[in-house]
Amino acid sequence: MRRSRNLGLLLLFFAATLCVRAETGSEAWLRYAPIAEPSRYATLPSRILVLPGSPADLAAANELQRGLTSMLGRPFTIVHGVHGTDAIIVTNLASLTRAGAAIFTFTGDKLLPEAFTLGEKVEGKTHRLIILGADPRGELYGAFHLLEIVASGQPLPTKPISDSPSSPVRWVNQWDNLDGTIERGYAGRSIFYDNGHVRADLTRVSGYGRLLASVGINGVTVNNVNSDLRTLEPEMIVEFARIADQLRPWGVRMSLSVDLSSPQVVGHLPTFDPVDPTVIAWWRIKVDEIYKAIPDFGGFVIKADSEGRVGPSQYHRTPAEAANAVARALKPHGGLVLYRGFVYNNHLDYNDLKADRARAGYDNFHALDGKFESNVVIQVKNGPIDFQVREPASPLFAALQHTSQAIELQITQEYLGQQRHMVFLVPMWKTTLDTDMRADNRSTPVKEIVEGKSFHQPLGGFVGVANVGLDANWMHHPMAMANLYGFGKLAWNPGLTTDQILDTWTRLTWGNHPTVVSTIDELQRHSWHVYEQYTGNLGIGTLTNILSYHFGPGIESAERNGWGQWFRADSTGIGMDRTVATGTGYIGQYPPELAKVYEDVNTCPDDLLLFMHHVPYTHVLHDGKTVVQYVYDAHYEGAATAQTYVPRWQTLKGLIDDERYEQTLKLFTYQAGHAIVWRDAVTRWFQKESGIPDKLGRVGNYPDRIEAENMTAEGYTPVDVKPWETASNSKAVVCNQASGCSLTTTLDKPADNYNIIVQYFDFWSGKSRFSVDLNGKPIGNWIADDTLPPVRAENQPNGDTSTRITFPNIPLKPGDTLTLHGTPDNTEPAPVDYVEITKQ
Ligand code: GCW
Repeated sequence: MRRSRNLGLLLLFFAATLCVRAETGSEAWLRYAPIAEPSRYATLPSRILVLPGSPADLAAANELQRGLTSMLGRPFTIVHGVHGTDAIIVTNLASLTRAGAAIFTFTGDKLLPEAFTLGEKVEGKTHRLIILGADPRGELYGAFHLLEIVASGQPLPTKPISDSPSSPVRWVNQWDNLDGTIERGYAGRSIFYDNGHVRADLTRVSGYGRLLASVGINGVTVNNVNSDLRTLEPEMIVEFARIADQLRPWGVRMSLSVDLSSPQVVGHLPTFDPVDPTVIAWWRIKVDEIYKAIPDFGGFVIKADSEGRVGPSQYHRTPAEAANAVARALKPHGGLVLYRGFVYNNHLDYNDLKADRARAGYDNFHALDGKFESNVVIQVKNGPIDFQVREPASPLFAALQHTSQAIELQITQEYLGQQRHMVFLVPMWKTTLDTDMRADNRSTPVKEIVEGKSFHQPLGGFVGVANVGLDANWMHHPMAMANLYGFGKLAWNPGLTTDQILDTWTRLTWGNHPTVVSTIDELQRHSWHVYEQYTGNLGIGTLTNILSYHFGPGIESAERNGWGQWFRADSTGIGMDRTVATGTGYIGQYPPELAKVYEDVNTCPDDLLLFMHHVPYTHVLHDGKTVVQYVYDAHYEGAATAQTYVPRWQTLKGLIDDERYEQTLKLFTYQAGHAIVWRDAVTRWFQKESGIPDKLGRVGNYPDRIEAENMTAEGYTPVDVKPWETASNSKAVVCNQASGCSLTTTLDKPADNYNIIVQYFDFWSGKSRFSVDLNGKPIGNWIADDTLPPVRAENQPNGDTSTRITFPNIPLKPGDTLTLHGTPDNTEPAPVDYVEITKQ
């Protein structure tokens, strides 16, 4: 008996040490994986000393215990009180003062709000590592900083280091609806709500608070800016208070998006006119009610007069009058109003050559500069349109010099591949943050404006639209978490470089193995540029279907409607003329020095050319290429780079855990296929529109393809695909007989090994079955069961649903017969675009 039990224990021990632990990604960058050389941190005392103080003391101490024990493989214990032994002491100025005893001499009284200082103190034989926060938040940030040092293998600081955040507002917004869906959320349902209520189990919310605190984020707006009209009902406030309770220990304040009509809808007043005394009183009473339930409530985000939301314009009042009415109610409690600058008319007249959506932010707000209460922050999207793959910085940043501003960045990849494509956004955000607006002819980069430095504003900062969901790994694509991490790091310090942020994220998320680190860094680093190459070049915008899910290509959807995302293409040229001289005058909204650069087609940077100018397709860029040839080349280059993601990723097999390896592999495989859908759609569209062929003859010429409609069909019938550019030859075949259909072709490739690729369409509405035979022998079969969120209601063959499968390394010879069988399911008719036979 005894022997077998020992053997069992021994086996268990081996299993535990040999296995790479299974990972779901739920720990994100806080995995605390055992590190290779724990002896490097041998001087770290094993006791964590907590002085009697705030709940944050304990949260910080617990986190240190959890992280250090796991990473260093030795026990760390928490001790309370004032001891004279070796210890890591984690505390804040208030707790220190309360504890009274001068247990160490370490001046922290000059610390800025939310700052921390961290350093070693050796006195005689006593060795201490001290983490001192200016306040409970600073203390938490200091603890997470120490953990990051150890996890990423950096040496412990030899001298005390201090750090403080760039700006006070470092918030994320969640566009969660009370029914549990998330607008533009791509990682499952809401962690906050289900079925009209706050969830019973809020474990994920506390986990989210921890992740946010670890990168210095101090606020979450927990409901959609398209706010539910029930939000301010008394019973909802009680429910929201439960969310705030989960976030509080992490120093994260909860805030709410509210609809300006609430006084009328919730309060049953006859009006919501912001200057009406009954409305003003209603806001005051409502805000008092909220602070009773949520004493550290952060404030309100307001979307008004925008995309169907009501606003002050209904009463001929200004955004300032509306924001101030609400802000005055919040002020005594220390709450803020983040009033969104995203106010525009979505019924513009396409035929009016002076109409321009990009002008709207400036036109609506610049005259109000200085008219806002001191606790109002204008929340301005990075660009003047809407989170496109490339936009200039919004001119509003330079126009508001007496008003606090926050930059709104979109972490969720609405127009940028929806967490099915890898797109690392930090380089894009830095491009905007580093743009020098040259206000008053001096250096005023956007980052310093939103930090409140350029124009000496008291508030300001960073808001990221995060939209994490219930997916175990929060954002669906393991690589997308670098964007949430990077947002927090940039909000803390916008001066950090892309490489600093990326490299640390990679190490924390995937480990310190040199091959792993260099491969993942390299994959992520250029991924924005690659995505831009195969979606929308030269500042034209993401050429997605803007009337649908903003996912796949749908080029002309942007034109000839009221939304104003136009690029005004015709047979001779393309681009929005936004010049002062001949166009919409938008460029004149920038300070003169910058306006001058953009106004002249010769000095305007190429990557913003079509945003600022209308030019012929033959216009020559700075690199000597014509616009149209550049578009062709960029799409081919970008799509080709996307094909390399899979083989580069495959070099990491065995070096990281299988779960995340397989998950990422699947996404990269998908991206490779979808990049080709994008490439073909955009290049064919440009060729047709301009009438100018690709110099290299690639566009519209696919010698390795066999169009489904040209194969011998049994049961399959051809259909026209809309928009035409989203299927090869603009056609697909569909099967409308329940028993299934088939397509057959005779191959004429020289004898060799090939990839057999099937490009088909996968809808949400069904799980069609497919199989491929060669000379009657099966090669493979699959089920079209992808449930990509973008195509939920889009049960059509198009650029959203087009996808592919590849069977590699198949020996072929001339005269082989290839047959594809498809069996429809529900309303999905097993649609096929083409088969492609490529060389290994
Ligand atoms: O980009 C658009 C999105 C909307 C969003 C809106 C906004 C929440 O497509 O889904 O609404 O921007 O930012 O208000």
